Formats: sequence, structure tokens, C-alpha cells
Amino acid sequence: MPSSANVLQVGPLKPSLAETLRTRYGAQTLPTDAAARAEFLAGPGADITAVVTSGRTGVDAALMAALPRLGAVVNFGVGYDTTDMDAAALRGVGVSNTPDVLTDCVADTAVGLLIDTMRRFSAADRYVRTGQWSGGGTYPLTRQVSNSRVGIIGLGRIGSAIAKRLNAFGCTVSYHNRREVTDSPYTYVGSAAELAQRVDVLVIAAAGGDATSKLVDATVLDALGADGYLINIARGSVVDEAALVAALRAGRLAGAGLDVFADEPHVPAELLTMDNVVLLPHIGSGTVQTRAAMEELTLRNLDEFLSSGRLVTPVLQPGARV
Ligand code: 8YV
Repeated sequence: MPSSANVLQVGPLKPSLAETLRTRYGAQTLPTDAAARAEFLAGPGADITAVVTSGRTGVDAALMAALPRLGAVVNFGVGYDTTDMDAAALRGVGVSNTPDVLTDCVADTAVGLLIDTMRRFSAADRYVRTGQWSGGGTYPLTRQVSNSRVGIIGLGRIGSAIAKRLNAFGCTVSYHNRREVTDSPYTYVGSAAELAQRVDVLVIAAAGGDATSKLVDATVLDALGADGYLINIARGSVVDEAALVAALRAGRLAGAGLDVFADEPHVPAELLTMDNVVLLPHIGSGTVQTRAAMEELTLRNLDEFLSSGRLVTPVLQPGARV
């Protein structure tokens, strides 16, 4: 049982996790109101040694600077692009995430979304519910998923799990990544545009952040073309959302399946009216089992930090100043 009570919750968390932080660790929550937040930071903020947050909120450079004793940012989620890693590295603040435990569910979501988008299942469901089928209509034909050509941007843990699943569908998988993955059975392609050009469906599984910001832009979408589909289960920031809306509006893209958006929970209004677009509210990892495993790993990281000063699944170990 950790003895330190200097734990701070930043942003909303899974209710059971927030409750455990409060009852077991005496955690406080960073106020959202500006004046209360400033008061907190000027007072108890000075003693905070660990923050627990999620990819939704994270810890920016200003907050890190306002927490002088901070040693670790424990992140619920695999993506940590909302935490300023440069500031963390400079200050020797450790950062952990929750890899592996969510890989299967996020990959399942990607494949489900891909099938829904290409086969238009959600739109077909609306077709039945609105009485168009019983009214004598015939639902339009859609596009085959099996044996299609799939391009994956980001062949990390989740990208590889998506590839494995689609391989079983007879799909031809190629990928673009920061670096070629040496032992990968899939074909490496040197740019996102070149990859888009070669495939029927492009799946984004890359981490967010500056390095991938708007990587999928108008050029990439045009390369994917009027028969191409875009699936994104990673981060909305990887796509130029305005360019995506424009391409869909002009019929320069066949459809899109999106679990993530540039400014969540805001979804561009135009997308809401498009029947060839499937929209999900960022539920990639959202199953009872996976969220419980993420919660458990988050608490293991916190416990380890509080007892040994180390993290179990670090992106950056505490003290590793650069
Ligand atoms: C979480 C995610 O829902 O792990 C991630 O990076 O995007 C999702 O699994 C999210 O981080 C929780 O806020």
C-alpha cells in the first residue's frame, strides 16, 4: 500500500479508477475552474509527486512547470500525445502508458469499422429502421472486404494486430511506418501517399503528436481516390480533417470509418449527414475487459512509482533527463 498521498488526478478518468485514487491514495483532482486551479497550484500543487491522467487530457508544459515535485505522469491509455514529452524529458519526469492490454480490442474495432464502412452495415441498419426495405427498396451493392488491398499507417503493436486479422481475410497488406519493420511479412512503402495509391483501404494506426500531424492530407486522400476508404482508430490529428470532409463532399473518396477526431467530442457537422461515413465516439478500447486491464496496469505503474520511483510500462523512466 503506497504511503504517499501526493497524487493528483488530471482530467476525467474511468469512475472506478477515480474512486480508487481518491480512497486508496488520497488523490486530489485538479480543478477545472481557472481560479480554483491557480489556487490549488499555488498551494497543494507544490507537493504533488504523481499525476494520473488519460490521453484525453494529459499534462502540458505549463502544468508540469507548476508541479515542482512531479516525478511521474501515469497515463491511462496507450496514446500519450497530450503530455508534453520534451518538457517531461527536460524535467526528468517519467511517463507511463498502458500498452499491449488494449491491442486486441483496438484492432477488433479497426476491423469492425473497416467492414462496416466498406459494406455499409450501419447505413443498411438505418435503411431497415426507416422502413425503406419494407417499403420495397433494394439496398445498393457495396464493396468486398475479403481479398482487398489494405494499407496500414503505423505498424506498431496495434497496426500489426490489425494486419494479422486482415491477413486472415485474404487481404494484401502493405504499410508505411517511420522505419521499415525488418522482420515484417508485409510490404513496406516509403510514403503515405505512395501507400494510399496502392490500396483500396487505408487504415491509420500511428501514434498522434507532432511527427504525424496531418500526415494524411489532401495529397494522400487524392492518392487513395474515389474508390478508396479511410479508417482511423488512432488519433484525429493524423488526418487533415478539413481535407477529409472536402474529399468526401466532392466524391473524391468512397467512404470513411472514424473512431477518432481532431477536436473530440466535436465531429464536423457535415460528416453527420453522410451515409458513407461511419462515426464512433472513440470506443476503440472500450470493453469491460480491456478497460479493467488498463485500469489495473495504470495502478501498477502508480504503485511502482510510489514504492520504487520506477514505472512498469514506461515511455520515459523518471529521472531520465535529456
Ligand atoms: C482510451 C486511447 O480510450 O489508449 C488510447 O490511447 O485512445 C483509448 O484507449 C483513451 O486513452 C482514454 O482516454
